[in-house]
Formats: sequence, structure tokens, C-alpha cells
Amino acid sequence: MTEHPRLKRNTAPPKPGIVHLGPGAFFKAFNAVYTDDALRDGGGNWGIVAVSLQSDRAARELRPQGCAYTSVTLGAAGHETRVIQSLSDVLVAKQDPQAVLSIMSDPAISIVSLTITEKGYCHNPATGTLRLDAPEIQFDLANPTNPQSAPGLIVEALVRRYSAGAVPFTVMSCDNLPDNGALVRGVVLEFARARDPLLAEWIAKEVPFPATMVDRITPATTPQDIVRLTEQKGYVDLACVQHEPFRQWVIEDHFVGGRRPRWEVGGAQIVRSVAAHETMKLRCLNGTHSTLAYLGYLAGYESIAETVADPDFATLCTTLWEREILPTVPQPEGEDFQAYVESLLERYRNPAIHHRTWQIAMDGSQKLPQRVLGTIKDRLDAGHIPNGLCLTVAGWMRYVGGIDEQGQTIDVRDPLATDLRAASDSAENASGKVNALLAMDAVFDPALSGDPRFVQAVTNAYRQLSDQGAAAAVRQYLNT
Ligand code: CS2
Repeated sequence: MTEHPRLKRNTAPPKPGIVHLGPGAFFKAFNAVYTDDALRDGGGNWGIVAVSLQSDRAARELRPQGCAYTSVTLGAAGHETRVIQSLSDVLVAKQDPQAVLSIMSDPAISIVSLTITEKGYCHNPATGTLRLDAPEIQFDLANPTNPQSAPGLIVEALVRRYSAGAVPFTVMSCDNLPDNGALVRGVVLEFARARDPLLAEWIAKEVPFPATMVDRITPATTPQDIVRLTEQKGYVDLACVQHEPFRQWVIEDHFVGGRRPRWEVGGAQIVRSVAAHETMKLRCLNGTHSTLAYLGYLAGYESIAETVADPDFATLCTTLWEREILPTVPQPEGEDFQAYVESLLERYRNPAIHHRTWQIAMDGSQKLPQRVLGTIKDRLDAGHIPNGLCLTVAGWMRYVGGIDEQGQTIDVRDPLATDLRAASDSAENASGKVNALLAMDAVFDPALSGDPRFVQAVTNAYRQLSDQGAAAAVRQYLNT
């Protein structure tokens, strides 16, 4: 076999205007593509310095390629490839926090954006507030000039801007969290207050934290994807990313000095308020994604496409949207609910996307509150018991118990995995296990876990799952 050359950048790296924390697959399939669109259209100094907090993987993969990589669109009509050149550099905060702080403090940087996943915010998922006792936060408060967490880096960089009398940067969260602008603002302000109340006041006054809604299904890249791309293109790209054709980005128009790339060129919607779009996406898409992940995994399905190929699971999605989710979602401007949920099912069915149920099942303790529990609370408040979403919660409980329906171990990835397993193991029967898990107030707001209707519905669902398995429990729900 001939040796294939590595992919290389073929243009000069753009001058940086953005620092992005969390250069994982989603960022490469999304933010960097929109920014590449804007750079191709109008140019400007909007190169992205991508910063990994811990892992050096992105730097190892991207730097030898001059930070260029291939985005592969997996459509029904085949694979389309495009080389993305919007990254100027890749740094690793854990290895060299000073290099990261020095670029973040440079007034040429107008935006610090984030895709650090839910757990990167070091917040309590049930309340949305900073966990001052989180080990990373404790470390950063003790070592404020050598921080490792996202809040620690942002606050130290803002301290440096403040001390130099420079303008601050905009902080833009692009994670799947409700009101992600307010959430990141809250954790940054809390961290800043713990360092210096005056600084916190300046941040509260001067730093914009626009909310965003982000959407593009991006399964993890596999070694086979890299080989397939090499065969197609004749080069090796260890940093390539695979994603669906669909993308949607809704951004609140709130930036320091109005400075941002023209992301509209790639179709981004710039709006006054993102809230309704965000609720629709988190509850409709991510809520059913998590449902399919837990119940599909338990039923023995590998991927989302495989799960919805089972007509009961496809009907589960449409039933949840219709009966339980959409009645809680405010109407976002310009969206047609019916068309929206129909397109979701089409996207899940995309046979070219192998999105593992196991991948989506990760970090459930951080995801359930905004994807599922808020909807359940709203339905209960309206006097209805949402049995389908209670089945989702019970599915998650079975999953974090760590044993599947064949008696095999589940590789549960979650920052609270040990506590969740201990809670599940602390009791013998369904009711004891459900109560022990509901008592975890990092996940469940006591207003919900104290509602006897909720406790009863989850306990019934849990029993059904253990007695009959996920496929039968789904069928039973559909027949009620
Ligand atoms: C998924 C999301 O992994 C997950 O939890 O639900 O990453 C989902 O694919 C994206 O939010 C789609 O925009």
C-alpha cells in the first residue's frame, strides 16, 4: 500500500479574533464551519485559536496539518467533503495555561466561545449555579493565575483585560444548556465574586454573554471514517469530522462593540431572544435523543438510526412530541412545529449516520434536567402525568445501574457514575432504587422528586423495565 501524505493547509492561517474552548467534534462540525463560511465570504480577522482544557488530542491531530481538517457531510445522496481552514492554532490549557491566557488577554480577540459540554461549566445541573466545591474550581481559586477550568480561564483573562484598561471579550456558550448565556454568566460571576467583588461588578456591567441555540448531529469519528476519507481523497486526515447535512444556529445579537464574524453567510439566525428556539430544540430533539439512547440501548440497539427503524420507537418519538413535549414549548418565531418534528425523525433515520446510543447516553446526570425533567415538571404543573418521559427517567435509572437486560456490564460514563451506581445498589427493589436515585439533588430538583405523582410514575416504569424489558415497556406505553 502506498504511503498517503497528511492533509495540509493551503492558505495562510487567518489572524485570530476568536478563542474557542473545547475543540471537539461538534465545534469542528459547527462553529468552525460557519466561521469558515464567513471568512471565505468577507475575510476579516476571525481566525479561531482552539483551546483544549485537558486533552492534547486536538493539538496532536491538528497541528501537523496546519490546523486544517476535513468536514464530511453524510447525506442521503452520498458524502461531501470540504477542507476547513478557519483555525489559526490549537493550544492545550493544562500544558500551557500562560499561552492560553496571553492570547485571551490580547485585545485582538473579541469573542471567547465554548463547547465544553455540560460538565465543563462546573455547575449543579439541577440549579444551574457554580459548584464552588468542585475540585477544578477549588484548584483554580487556590491558583487563580494558573487556572485549568473554563470559568477560571475566562475570569483570569478578564482580570488581565481589566487591569490593562482594555475592552473585554464577548463570552458565547454553544452548549446544549437552557439559557446558556445566563448560565455561563452566572458561573463566571460567581467565580469572579469569590476572587474579587469589584471585578465581578465590572464583568456584570461590561461583558455580554449572548445565548445561542446550536444544532447539528455529529457522531464521533471512527478509525474506519479516517480510512474511508483517505481512500476517497488520497490524504490522511486524523482530525476529520463527520456530520449530518442539517445545521441551525440561532444567536442572540449581543457582542462587545457589535464585533463578530458574519455568520449569517452560513445561515445563522441573529435574533433578539433565543429562549423559545432553545427550549424547542432541547426538549424536542435532545429530549427524544436521550429517550432513544437509554431505552434503545437497553433494547439492544447500537445506533439512533437502528432504534428508530423499530416502528415502536419511531412512534414513541411522535407520541412524546405530541402528547408530552410540544404542549410545554413556546412557539419560536418562524418555526412550524409539525414540520420541525417531522424533520427530526428524518434526521434520526439518516442511514449514513452511525450515532451510537452509548455516546448520547453519556453524562445523563448533566443532561436530564434540561432535556426531560423541565418538561415533566411543566406537564405535572398543568395537571397531566407524562408517563412517556417518566419511562425515559426510569430507563436512565436502569442504565446507570450498570447492568443491561442480558446481565452484561454497561460502560457508564458520567461525572456522577460512582454515586449513581452506589444509589442504585443501595436498595434491592424498584421502589428503593428509584427513591435512592431521586434523592440525588444534583440531578433532581426537590420540587419534582417530592411530587408523589412523579415518584409513582417513575417507579411503575422502572418495574416494567425490569420485569419486561425496554421494548415491551415502550409498547405498553404506546397502548395506554
Ligand atoms: C446528543 C447531542 O450527544 C448528545 O447528547 O443529544 O449531541 C445532539 O446530537 C446535538 O445536540 C444535535 O444538535
